[in-house]
Amino acid sequence: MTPKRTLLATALLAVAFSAGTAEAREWRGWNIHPPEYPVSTGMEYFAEEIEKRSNGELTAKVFHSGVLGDQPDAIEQVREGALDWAVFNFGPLGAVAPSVNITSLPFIFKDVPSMHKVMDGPIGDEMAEGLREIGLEPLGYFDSGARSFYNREKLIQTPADMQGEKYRVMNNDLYVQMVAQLGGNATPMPYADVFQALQTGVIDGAENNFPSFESSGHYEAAKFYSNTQHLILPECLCINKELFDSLSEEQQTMLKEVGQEATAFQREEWAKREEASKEKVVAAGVEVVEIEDKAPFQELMQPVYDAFLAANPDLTELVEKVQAAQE
Ligand code: BDP
Repeated sequence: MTPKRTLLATALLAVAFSAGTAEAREWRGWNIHPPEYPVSTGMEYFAEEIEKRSNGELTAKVFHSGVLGDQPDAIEQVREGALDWAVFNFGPLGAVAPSVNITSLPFIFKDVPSMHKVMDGPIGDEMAEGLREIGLEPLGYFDSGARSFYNREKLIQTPADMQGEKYRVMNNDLYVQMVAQLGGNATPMPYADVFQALQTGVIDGAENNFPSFESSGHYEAAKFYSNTQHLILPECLCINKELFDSLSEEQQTMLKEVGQEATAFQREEWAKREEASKEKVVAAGVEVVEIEDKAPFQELMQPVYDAFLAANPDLTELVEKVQAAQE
């Protein structure tokens, strides 16, 4: 090659390269869980597959363990495009997306299979619209099992056991009402602060599924777990909607496919982890009680439903559809 041609080739390469890097800007993904958690491995699956299938044109990174901040802030950031993607829980998501908030009505799902059935059908599609309206494109509904109450000092077996007890809840007003109806006091608090609050006795208890109860270390401070299963919340693998809309049709289709695969993978991982976490906490001395009769808890929830529907009358039909789909 002559020097002139070499120059030209170098210049062309530089242009191609810069165009390439502009396109391949690495997407920043928020995750609250540690790397080996089922949500985390599901996100890694998604990141690896989209990179492979786009021949490196699309790249995504996951920032685990909540290093990018607490969930309500992260939701805002993905909505605005300051972050690109994440897995969000429907609890904090519901605080900003009313149709999604239906899932936070206590005991709305009979069990986890019913939740999957509802979310994988037309109702899940309606909620996807609700997420698009707030700037998020959902690519899959991950599992996060059922949430139950745990306490530092006592087993909760009936609502009477919750009298005056202070519980940490996620950032959503429905949970404050839920705990109040049960006779306790709720304190919304970032996930990262709960361990210390339990250890120091700032709160008497909290509520979560077995994998989070275990991975967060909360079980070391709260040895009494009552399987109330009052909330069964899906989680959303979401990407900033503007970013999704800017992709080619082919890329969008590929992303949706990978999102579905990552979801199937995550749900399997979830089921395994739920068992393992339960075994681990029991081996560490946690007392787990099954609540055979949940009716006393459920009956107290009517005012929570009534207030929600009074504030969101347009969602009455959707609530009824969720209930009817499980009959
Ligand atoms: C976990 C959810 C996570 C929440 C956390 C919490 O997966 O998204 O932030 O509970 O209680 O189960 O804050």
